[in-house]
Amino acid sequence: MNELATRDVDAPTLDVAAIREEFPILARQVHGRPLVYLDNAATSQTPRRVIAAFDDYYGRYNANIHRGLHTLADEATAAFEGSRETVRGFLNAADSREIIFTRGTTEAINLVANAWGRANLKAGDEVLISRLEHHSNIVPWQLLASELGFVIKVIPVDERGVLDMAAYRELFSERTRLVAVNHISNAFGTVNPVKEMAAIAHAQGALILVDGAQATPHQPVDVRDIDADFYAFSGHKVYGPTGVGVLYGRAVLLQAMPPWQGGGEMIRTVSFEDGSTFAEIPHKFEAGTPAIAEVIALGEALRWVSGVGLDAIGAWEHRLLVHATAAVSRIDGLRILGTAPGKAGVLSFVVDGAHAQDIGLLIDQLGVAIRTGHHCAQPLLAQFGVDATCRASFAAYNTLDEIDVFAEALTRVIGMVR
Ligand code: C6P
Repeated sequence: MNELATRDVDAPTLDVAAIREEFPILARQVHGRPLVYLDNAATSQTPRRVIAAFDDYYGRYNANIHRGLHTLADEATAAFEGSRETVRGFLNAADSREIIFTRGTTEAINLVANAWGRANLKAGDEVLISRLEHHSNIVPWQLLASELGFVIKVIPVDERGVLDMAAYRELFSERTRLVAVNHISNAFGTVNPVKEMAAIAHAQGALILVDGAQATPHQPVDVRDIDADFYAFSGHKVYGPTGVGVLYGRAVLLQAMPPWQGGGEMIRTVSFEDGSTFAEIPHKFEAGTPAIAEVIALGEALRWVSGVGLDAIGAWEHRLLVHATAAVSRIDGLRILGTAPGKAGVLSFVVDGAHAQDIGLLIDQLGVAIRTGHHCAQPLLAQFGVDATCRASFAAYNTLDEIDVFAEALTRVIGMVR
């Protein structure tokens, strides 16, 4: 608690009531009670102007991009490429050609594994990943390692869910080629020192891929300040739509990488006699018709979140976390997993004598949405001797009153299952 309370909360405050007005879904009832949505790390809700972007696109200028010469195609292309520029600004990337649209974080990481990894990793090389990783930053590397024979080494975490930085330094060898680590852990909320990790990786001649799925909704991200080589995130966790995400890659790296998926859009020429040549970045990595409306709506979401201010959002979520931590700590037999200093708005816990799944199902009956399960972080949970936790995760529109409703509902539900 004390460590939690030390985080800077001087950032400007949010007008949460006004923010809530922008999210139509927050007005709905679940099982006859007002929805209390605390599953934001799984997916965040969507403000009206992001929903409106779909209506506008399909109602006014639905057309395929980059190929047509007609007005609708021009408008759609301009909006799509406008989103790329918005993402560039959002991440403070140097060049919009460094922004590749994917289906999400998972596809972005698979792109790096399959395009960069296949071209640059070989038997005996080493890739460092952390025990805090989501499966989407583990399994692509395992799949590739089983084919290419490189070695995956795991950065350990301590009992708070904090990466062991001394062990991290020790893991490097002259065969280390890549560090793949999340910026914020989805299961525990740990904020990893990715800037420091990047500096260490670079000093050792390795690259760093940062999974930013849980960071982009909660704090400003500057890929140049971090000095990330690759940075991935998903639209649906940052008030945007599903089906779209981003891979940022340093231009020189992307230019040197072979394409991953082949098809339309990513080629320059195709010939049966001479084979194919490929488009410049970013198009080389965007085969086929992309999720046009989703990309445009993502741009709208990022403009929305930047307008509200990520410093203010992070500070507000911290208040919610402190309040929630105090409230649930009063519950007998409840153990919080993930107690890293300065952690983000994620509260993971287990309760003696009550299975997480039962808690999740029953608390839903009281209108409260939390996530229960392994959170796609099985290696992390295994270290803590559990196969599931309950997880409440916060967003800009959550209120202190909602936290109180959650804590009361939780107390009631635990009384029922014990
Ligand atoms: N975490 C959660 O409830 P996709 O599915 O590609 O949009 O994001 C995958 C992903 C990658 N990295 C991190 C750190 C994540 O948190 C997630 C998604 C959700 O925690 C679903 S398991």
